[in-house]
Amino acid sequence: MKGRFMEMENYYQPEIECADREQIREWQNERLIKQVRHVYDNVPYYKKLMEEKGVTPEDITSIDDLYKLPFITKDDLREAYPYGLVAKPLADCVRIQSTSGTTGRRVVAFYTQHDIDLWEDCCARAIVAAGGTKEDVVHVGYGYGLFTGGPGLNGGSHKVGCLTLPMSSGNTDRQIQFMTDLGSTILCCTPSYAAFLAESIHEKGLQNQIKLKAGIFGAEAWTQEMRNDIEEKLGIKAYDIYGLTEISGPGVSYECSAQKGMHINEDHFIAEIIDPDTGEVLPEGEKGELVFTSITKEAFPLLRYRTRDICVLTKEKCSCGRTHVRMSKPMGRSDDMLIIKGVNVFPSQIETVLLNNGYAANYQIIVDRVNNGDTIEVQVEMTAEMFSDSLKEVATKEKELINALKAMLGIYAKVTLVAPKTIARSEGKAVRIIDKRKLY
Ligand code: DLL
Repeated sequence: MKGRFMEMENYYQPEIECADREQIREWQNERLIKQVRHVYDNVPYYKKLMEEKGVTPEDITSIDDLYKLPFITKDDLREAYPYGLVAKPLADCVRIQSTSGTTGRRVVAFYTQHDIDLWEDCCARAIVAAGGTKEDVVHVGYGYGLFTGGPGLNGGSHKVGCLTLPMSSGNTDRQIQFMTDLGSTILCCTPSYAAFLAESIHEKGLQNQIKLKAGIFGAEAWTQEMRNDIEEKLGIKAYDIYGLTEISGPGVSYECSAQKGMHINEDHFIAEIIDPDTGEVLPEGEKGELVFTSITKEAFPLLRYRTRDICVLTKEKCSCGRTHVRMSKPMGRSDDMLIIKGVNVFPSQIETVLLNNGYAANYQIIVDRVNNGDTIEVQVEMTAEMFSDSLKEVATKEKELINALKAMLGIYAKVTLVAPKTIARSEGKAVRIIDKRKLY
């Protein structure tokens, strides 16, 4: 631990983050064996799942045996709601957080003080990787409360020693006033809210009065095109951060200065990629569903949790020196993927087309079923510069977008251009898809 305290000045932990792969494997082996025993002995739900698969803790002797363990899914978490997966006495737990799900039972996650400490450590690493030091003013515009975004980044910011502004989301005028008055240097919020803040700052002509240098944006899918747009509008470097409540919250992985994928904190989480249909483990570099095993969590440890996020892992050396495996930007959740007339469509593909054609990320996708056939409509806001009263001009622009979307998706999507400021802005996770087929 000596190294860690020597480096505490900015909370960078090279002896962990840049450890050699053999060392990482050793940590994972040791922690996995301990964790499997912990859940087997303390969570009857897990014991039953393992018995059903004919696995005992003795069968797990290294990470090579991980595949023997059963998966756990969101359905299990709902079934075991609220206390069925807690592995510590409630007297030892100090916090509950919850997912933002709006349908079905919510998923609740539990934390001991030690769990909170490690989670905040992960968020501190993300802030440092984005260039944060104790000289920074960290503006936390993620929601506080049950959502993990606000509390996670808040705790990480404290650990780095930054001056922390717990703004939460919403009240955009106040956000901008504090940002300018207090000189926020690092903005943490969802990318869609960052885009909204950037738009509002420009409208007020305040771009020269903000001191932001970096943003740490996550909690929802966003494209490279959206990153370019936010970086340009705010004059910052925009870093991605990933996480999920079930596994702790933000900071499961984060981008470094190379901005080439997010380093997964492998001293706490083992990542696998599986074929979402067969459950088979895929080799490094192949695209599939991300699965996590939390090896240091005490209160709510999950083994082989299926995230539904689709991405690719790489262990290739990163120019930043960190050795932890990197995950690509999730290409959307497997349950976000739309199947239109039998064709797989990811909202991120649509966003890429819109931004490449000069539009901002203010859009909505409406899917319906008419005469037994799927239909898709993309409503897109025109920017103030392209706004026109001429129906002919609008029709030409719509046609251009229809062609560009057809080239990307391979199917026809109706395009409706709407006036600037008519699509509701998001202060948290943006809701871009309205799938009316689910209502029938
Ligand atoms: O969104 C935790 C978080 C807060 C992450 C703040 C980053 C920043 P949940 O509400 O449980 O937790 O949602 C988790 O959001 O399975 C992904 O589908 C999606 N997600 C999270 N980060 C990213 C990202 C928080 N960087 C779900 N890119 C995950 C794409 C993301 N999707």
